[in-house]
Amino acid sequence: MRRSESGVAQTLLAMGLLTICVLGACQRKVDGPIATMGITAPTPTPAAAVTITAANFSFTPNALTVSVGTPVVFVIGGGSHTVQIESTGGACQNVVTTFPYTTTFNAPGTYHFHCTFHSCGSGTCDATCTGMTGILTVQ
Ligand SMILES: [Cu+2]
Repeated sequence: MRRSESGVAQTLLAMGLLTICVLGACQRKVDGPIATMGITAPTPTPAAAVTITAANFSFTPNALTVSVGTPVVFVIGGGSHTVQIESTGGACQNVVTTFPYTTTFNAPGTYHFHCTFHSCGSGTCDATCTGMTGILTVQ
């Protein structure tokens, strides 16, 4: 009696496994890129660049929000200026003296920037700077 029940259980288990294998074999496996099936992946739309103009002892705009990866272009509208940007973690990036200067921000956060001629000197990139400064929020 015990042996018979055990045999039935083993048979049911085997049938169950067989069913799973058969169903699994029915699933069509797709090899290769999706494009080979006539579907073309959409091309990501690059974010439009934003421009910050340095002139008249100020940046315009001096407070703005952009998405991660958006090109930010610093240009000189008049006078002689520099740009120094706070990098992630609060360290100062190199002073930029050649314009137009294009950069992108790949990490969300708040970035301060200033002109080393008309604000804090080189190496101070935080909210304590006054004068020709700006704040860029990246999200
Ligand atoms: Cu300046």
